Amino acid sequence: MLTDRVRFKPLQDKITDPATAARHIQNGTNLFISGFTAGYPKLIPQELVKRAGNGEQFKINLFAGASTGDMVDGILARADLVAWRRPYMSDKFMREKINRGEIAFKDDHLSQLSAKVRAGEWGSCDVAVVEAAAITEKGHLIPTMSVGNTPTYVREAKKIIIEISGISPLMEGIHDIFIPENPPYRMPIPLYRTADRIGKPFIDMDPGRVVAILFSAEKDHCPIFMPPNSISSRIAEHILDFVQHEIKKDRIPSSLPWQAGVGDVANAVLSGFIEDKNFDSIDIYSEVLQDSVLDLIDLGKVRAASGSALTLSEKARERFFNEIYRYREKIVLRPVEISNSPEVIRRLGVIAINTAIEIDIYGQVNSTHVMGTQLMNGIGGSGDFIRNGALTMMVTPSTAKGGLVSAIVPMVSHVDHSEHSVDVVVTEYGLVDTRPLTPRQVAEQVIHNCAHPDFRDQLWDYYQRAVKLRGGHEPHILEKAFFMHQLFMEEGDMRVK
Ligand code: 0RQ
Repeated sequence: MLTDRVRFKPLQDKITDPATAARHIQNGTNLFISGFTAGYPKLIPQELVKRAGNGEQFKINLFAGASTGDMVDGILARADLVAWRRPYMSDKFMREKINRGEIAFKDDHLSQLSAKVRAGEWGSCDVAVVEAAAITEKGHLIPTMSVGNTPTYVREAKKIIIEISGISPLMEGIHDIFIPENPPYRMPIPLYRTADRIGKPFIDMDPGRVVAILFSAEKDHCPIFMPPNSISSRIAEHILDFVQHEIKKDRIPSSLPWQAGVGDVANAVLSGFIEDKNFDSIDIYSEVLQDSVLDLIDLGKVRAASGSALTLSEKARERFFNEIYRYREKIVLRPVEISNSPEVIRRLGVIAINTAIEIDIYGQVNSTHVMGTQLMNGIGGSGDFIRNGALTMMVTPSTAKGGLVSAIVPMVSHVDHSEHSVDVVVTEYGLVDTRPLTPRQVAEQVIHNCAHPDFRDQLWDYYQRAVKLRGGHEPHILEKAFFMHQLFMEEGDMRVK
């Protein structure tokens, strides 16, 4: 095990125990960790919680690639150890603390983070704690199930702690590590096809900065996605029919790669390809690759799948680990600044599908804040793809909270994506292609095609009054839009009670 995993001999004497390793982390440390839904460190967070349990008073600033698991965000939030957290997270306990103002949080587009860290915008990169499958003969790092921002964190950190995952296969040949130059005069990123490999299969690392190496047998705990249900399947059907129609009309080529955000609807869209005979060979240029990607590879329907992380259920992970030699031919994992690069997304012409909390009648989208105030998860990579895709879709079930709240609203209470970035709005009731429509036409069609029938009359009444009373290019009655939004939520709340 030791010689397989830590092949660079001079680093073998850095193997130690979590308590010794974690001493490098003190009050106020800026801690940069690997992890992007998967591939996060597991031992150091547990050790920090242990220290807090023994009465030590300290807080850290925690920077990851994106969301991690309960083993990082959950336990550190519960132990009250986090002063700052960036970027995207999806942990319930951390969310509550952020919303109470007890943890500082700032939401960033994921594609921009590494460059910001290299520019020193996030302060000094004190300690990087990264999960790895192995350290090569030359002292390079092989990551596990995600790349995220790890190449930059390892390059910038003053001290590096490595958690070698003994349960991960060696993972060699899956990753493609390329760090773009810093501006100004950055050269183009030379990625022209989804499958292109433009960098190295490992992360460059200065072994002199490695202060500790640990061995871990802990698993990733990835979110469990529901199999497609009637709502997510209907959304997927609308999308696949629409894209097929656009291809037939010669408005888009059939070879554009697909990105589907994380979650049940995304999984349903990709699962939709399984049955659909029209799509027999697709490219996926996304951020997170889920179980459905393995299913499609097994069916021979994927030419190439590129992402920054593999977020797999236990079962799918086992399948992947057992047959990594086969999946490696199709899957490539990249740093998030490449998987989400606006330059590359535009060049490839990605069809981007992301999920909203609410969408308004003119196509503005709220992906992050319930009632405009309560953070859900963060913008993640949705902005990277929605601002830059060739055909961009925002999807949502027409209602939330068991059908009590309309997800189509007069005016969103928080804007993450504007009408200028969103081409298509989709719910289980239908789809509106906003591209050839005026804002008024968009409003009329979104109300008729996408809103749930229970809420259509109210929305139509609002729109008609707005046209009559205020007119304009995008008619609104601001005070009423706000009131209606609240009414929708309160009616929902009352019905819940
Ligand atoms: O809250 O669990 O407390 O009930 O929001 O909603 O329906 O479980 O849906 O898991 O797909 O998440 C937008 C949050 C959707 C996610 C969002 C409440 C709802 C529930 C979750 P409860 P669901 P999902 C990057 C892709 C931004 C980042 C992104 C997200 C909770 O998709 O974080 O796109 N997106 N990353 O009850 C009140 C509404 C609501 C509402 C939902 N209208 N009003 N509450 N909720 N709608 C790109 C990649 O390539 C990966």
